[in-house]
Amino acid sequence: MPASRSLAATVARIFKQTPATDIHTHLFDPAMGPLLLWGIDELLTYHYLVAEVLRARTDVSLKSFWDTPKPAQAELVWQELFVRRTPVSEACRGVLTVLQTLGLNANAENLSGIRKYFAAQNVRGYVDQVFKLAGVERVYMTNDPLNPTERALWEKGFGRDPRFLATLRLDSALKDWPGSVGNLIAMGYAVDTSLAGRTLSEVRRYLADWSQRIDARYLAISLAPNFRYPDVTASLTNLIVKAVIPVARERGIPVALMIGVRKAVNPLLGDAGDSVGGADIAALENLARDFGDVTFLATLLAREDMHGLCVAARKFKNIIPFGCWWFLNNPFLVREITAMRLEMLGLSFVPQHSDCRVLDQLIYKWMHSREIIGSVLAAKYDDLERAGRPVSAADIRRDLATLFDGRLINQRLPAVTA
Ligand code: HDL
Ligand code: ZN
Repeated sequence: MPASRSLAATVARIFKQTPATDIHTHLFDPAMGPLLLWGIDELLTYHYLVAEVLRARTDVSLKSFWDTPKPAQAELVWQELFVRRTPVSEACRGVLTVLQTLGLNANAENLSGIRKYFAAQNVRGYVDQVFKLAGVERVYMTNDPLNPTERALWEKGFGRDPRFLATLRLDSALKDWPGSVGNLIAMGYAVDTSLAGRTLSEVRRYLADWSQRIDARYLAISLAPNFRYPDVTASLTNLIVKAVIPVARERGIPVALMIGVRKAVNPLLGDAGDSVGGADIAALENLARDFGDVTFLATLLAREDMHGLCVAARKFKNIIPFGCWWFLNNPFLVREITAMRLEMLGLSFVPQHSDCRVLDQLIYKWMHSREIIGSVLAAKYDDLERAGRPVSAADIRRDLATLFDGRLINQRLPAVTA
């Protein structure tokens, strides 16, 4: 049932004034140079739009698309998805929201005027402007020391922007074990393909060294649908249990598990080539039970797993569902998932993260999310008012801060007595 207009308006007003902490992005500190993507060419070549333009122009081969310089790729996307067709997809609408919010022409025949605007921006000032327009206070990066470009920046050192917090992403180091053994050895960690000997302690040293160096606020890994725990046969499960969790516990930081991605089902699409699969909710529950003093931030990729994740979080207070991840970050699913979580978990979850790869996307991902999440919350408040419990502006301010200031990343858990 939609909320009364005044309640909905009050929630929207207060939400607009509530700064958000964005707990998962692929953005980088502006001091990290070209790693931070921004501007119209990056916006239009976002991998979501690459997938969509190749569906619109089935005659364009993947090779010819990838061989095209990025500005020409962007122009093709603009012409095919925004001029010759109506840009109804969420990824298209997002670009329009960004342009409109920046005061640019979202109905332009070509990109020349828009390009002039971005050419006149400098990254530092633009970061301030985007954070302000998006109502975002800080973002968590996705950091990978096994990326040579990124590692060189950390080893050289740079002045940190406090709005860009680091997380240590473990996919390249652990997910395809023993595929990364050579890279870890090259970084000075005496690992070998089997997990016997010093390997596990050396992986722990890698995790501890780099968590310290970047001040990682959590350890994160994406997992395929076949992830199981317990599973003594799987190297990855053993690495998570015997290396990742001990280091997270030692450092008092959460472990973020992002489950249900099937990598490179269409490898020719690059970043756009991954697909979705289910998750074994029991694996998450078993981890939360066996490691009750560790916070597991959990986001799953399949719509049909959202309810099971809410049930698991009701069983274990150290499971914190977060965000409407990737293929779930569409209005009708954000609405459904947020209502489900409010009804089953109250305020003990993190409703959204942006997953931004391009700085400017913060504007649309948070504007669209505030619109939907705010309306779901207002409807819940309306239910309460009709049940005799008035909801004040102070209540709304408190609730939105609880949901969006990132406090659940640092929730305190009792030490587990042996
Ligand atoms: O693994 C992840 O963190 C995912 O978010 C991928 O980066 C994915 O390609 C993505 O950008 N989703 O929005
Ligand atoms: Zn991501």
